[in-house]
Amino acid sequence: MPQEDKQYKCALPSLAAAALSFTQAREVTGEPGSPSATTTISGKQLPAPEPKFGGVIKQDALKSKPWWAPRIVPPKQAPNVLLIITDDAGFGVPSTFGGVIPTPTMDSIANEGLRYNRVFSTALCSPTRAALITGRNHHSAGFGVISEQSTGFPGYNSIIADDKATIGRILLDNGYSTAWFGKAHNTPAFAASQVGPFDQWPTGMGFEYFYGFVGGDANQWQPNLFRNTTQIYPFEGKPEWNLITGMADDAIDYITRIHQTDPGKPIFIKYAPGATHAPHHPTKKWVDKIHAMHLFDDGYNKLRERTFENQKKLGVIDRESNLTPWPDDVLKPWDQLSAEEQKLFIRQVEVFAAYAAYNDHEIGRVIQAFEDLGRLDNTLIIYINGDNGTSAEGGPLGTPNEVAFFNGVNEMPADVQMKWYDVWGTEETYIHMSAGWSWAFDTPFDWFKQNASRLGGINQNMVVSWPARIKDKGALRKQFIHVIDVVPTILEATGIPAPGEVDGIEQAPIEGTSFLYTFDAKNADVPSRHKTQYFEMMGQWALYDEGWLLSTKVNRAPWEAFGVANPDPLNNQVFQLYDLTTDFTQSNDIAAEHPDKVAELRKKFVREAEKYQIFPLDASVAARIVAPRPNITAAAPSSSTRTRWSACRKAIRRSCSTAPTPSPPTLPYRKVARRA
Ligand SMILES: [Ca+2]
Repeated sequence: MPQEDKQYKCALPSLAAAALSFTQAREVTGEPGSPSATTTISGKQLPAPEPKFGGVIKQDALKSKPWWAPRIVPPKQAPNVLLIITDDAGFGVPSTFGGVIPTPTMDSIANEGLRYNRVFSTALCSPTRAALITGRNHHSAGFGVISEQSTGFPGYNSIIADDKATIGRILLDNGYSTAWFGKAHNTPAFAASQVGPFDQWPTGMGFEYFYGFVGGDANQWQPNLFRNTTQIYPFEGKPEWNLITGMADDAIDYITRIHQTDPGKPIFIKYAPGATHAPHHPTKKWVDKIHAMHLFDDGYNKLRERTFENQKKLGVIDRESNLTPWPDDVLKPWDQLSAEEQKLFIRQVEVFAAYAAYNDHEIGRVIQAFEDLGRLDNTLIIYINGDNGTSAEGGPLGTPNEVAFFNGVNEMPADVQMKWYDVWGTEETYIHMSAGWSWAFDTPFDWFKQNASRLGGINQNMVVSWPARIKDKGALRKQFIHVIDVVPTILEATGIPAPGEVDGIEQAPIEGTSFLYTFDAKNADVPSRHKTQYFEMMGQWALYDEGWLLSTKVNRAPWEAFGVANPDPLNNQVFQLYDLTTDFTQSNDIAAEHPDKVAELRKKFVREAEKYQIFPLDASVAARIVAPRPNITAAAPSSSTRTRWSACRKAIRRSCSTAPTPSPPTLPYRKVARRA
C-alpha cells in the first residue's frame, strides 16, 4: 500500500510529515470521521486503500467513538462527461462538416464549442472502441481486429488486459457515476453469453450501469438487448419501439435518477448508438422526412461534389484541397447505372440518411436532459462522428440482408433487391446501401471502413463543448488527434490522474496525448502534441509522423473479404507518401520524390509494431472469422439434450458465434427465439 494513500486516516506521528504534502493536494470536506465527510484521493492506487479506523473502540459503546471513512468524491468542479461515438460514419456524413444530412445536434455542439477535422480512428469498430476507453492503441488493448476475428496473440485476442483499466473504472473509483449505453463491442465473442465471464462486459469494466447490446451490430427493432447482464425485451408487443429512441429514453431516466438522488455527483456516460452501422433501421417518420428533402436524386457522384463544395464553404477542410478522383474501376459512375438501380439506390441512401438524422436527433434529447437539470454548463461533451469511415460492406449494389455479406454473398442484383423496396429499413430487412454512397459519404477522402491506410477509413471528425471552460465558441481545430487521446483528455479535464495500480496490478502507461490544450483560443494553431501514430488493419497499414503519412496502397475492396490474403503484409506492399500539412485529402503521392523518407517511416512503423504488439501481421479477413478460439461450450461434454439454438437463442439472438454448431432446427429462427 503506498504511503500517500494511507495518510488521510493515519494518526501515527512518524508518517505525519510524509503525509503533509499529499494532504495539501487533497480536498477534504466535513468533520473527519463524521458521516458526511468527503475526500478526494490521490488516485494513484485503485481502489483507494481502506482508511484506518480513526475512532476509539472500548468494550462499551458508550465509551467508544465512532468514525466513518470519508466518502470518495472527484475533485471539485470536475465536469460531467458525455462521450458520444456513432458508428460507421465518414467525414462527409454530418451537416456539421459539409454533409447534406441534417445533424442539428452536432451543429449546436460545434457552435457552443469546437469542431475538429483531424480526428483519427483505427478503421474498424471494436478496435477504435478499445482504444477509446483505454487510452491505449488497439493492438495494445488486444483489439487488433474485432473479436469475431480474434486469434491467440496478445494484440489480437480481444481481451483488454488487467493492466489497462478503462476510463469507466478510473472515474468510478474516483467518485463518479458511470454508465454505458448502446453498442458494447469489446466483450469477447466467447464471453458474450449468459455464462460470462462478465469481467469484460461494461459492468465488469467500471461502468456501473449498462443498457445496450453486445456485439458489432443490432436489429434496432428487436435487439439483443441487456440491462447490465440481464437480457430484456421492452419491444415485445410494441411494433413502433426502436432502440435509438429506447436507449435515449433510458439514458435520460438514468441521468435524472442520479441527479435527483445526488445532484452533486458527476456523471460519466459513454453513449454509443448502433447508428449508422448496418442494419439501417430508422423510423418511418424519419424516412418520410428525408425522402421529402430529395437530397440524393442526382446520384452519388453529384453528392460528392456538392459535399466537397460545402466543406470548402464552411471552412472545415483546407480551401486549396483537391477532391480525390472517383474510382471508376471499383464503382460504376451514377450515370452508368440502370434506372432500376438508381431507384433502388436512392431508396437505400434515404433510409441510411434517415437513420443518421434520427440518431442525431435522439442524441439531442440526451443532451437536453443535462440542460433541463441545470448541469450542461459543467458538462464536457465529446461527440465523435464515426468509429471508422463509412462502411462499404454492402458491396457495390447494397443488400437487403447484411448477414449475406458475412457469408460471401455480396452481389444481389437490383431486380431481386426491389422485392424489399417498400419495406426497406423495417424489421423485415437487415440492410446495407451501395458502396457508391459510402464513397461519397467519405468526401473529401477516398476508400472506406477497414482501409487503415486511407483517410476515408480513418479520418473522422468531432465536436467538443464544455460551456464552463471552452470560450472560443464555433472555432475549428486542426491538430492531429487520435481516439487514444480521449482518455488522457478526460483525465486532465477532471483533474484525476491515470492510476499506477488497479486491483493490485501495475498499469501500463497511457499511450494517448491529452488534447485539452486545444480548448484555449491561444493554442488554436499550435502544433499537435500527438506527433506519431501507426495504423494497421488486416494487413493494410500506415505511419503518421509530424505531418507525413506513409501509406500502403489498397489492394482489396472491403467487400472482397474471401480472397487469398497477402502473405507478407509488412513488405509486400506498394508504398505511398503524403505531406498532410499541404495535402489535406491525401491526393498527391510523393513517394518517388522522397525515397529516404519512405525508408525512414517504414523503419519507424516496425518500431511501433514491436512496441504495441502489432506483430504478427495478418492480412486475412474471412479466414480469421472461422479461426479456432475459446468457445463457451468447448470444454463441455457433448450432449444430445442441447442444440445450437437452446444454447444461444436467448443470449445471442442473431449472432450465435459462440454456440456449438450442429444443424439448426427446421423451425424459422424468429419463432424459436420468440417462443423461448
Ligand atoms: Ca464501426
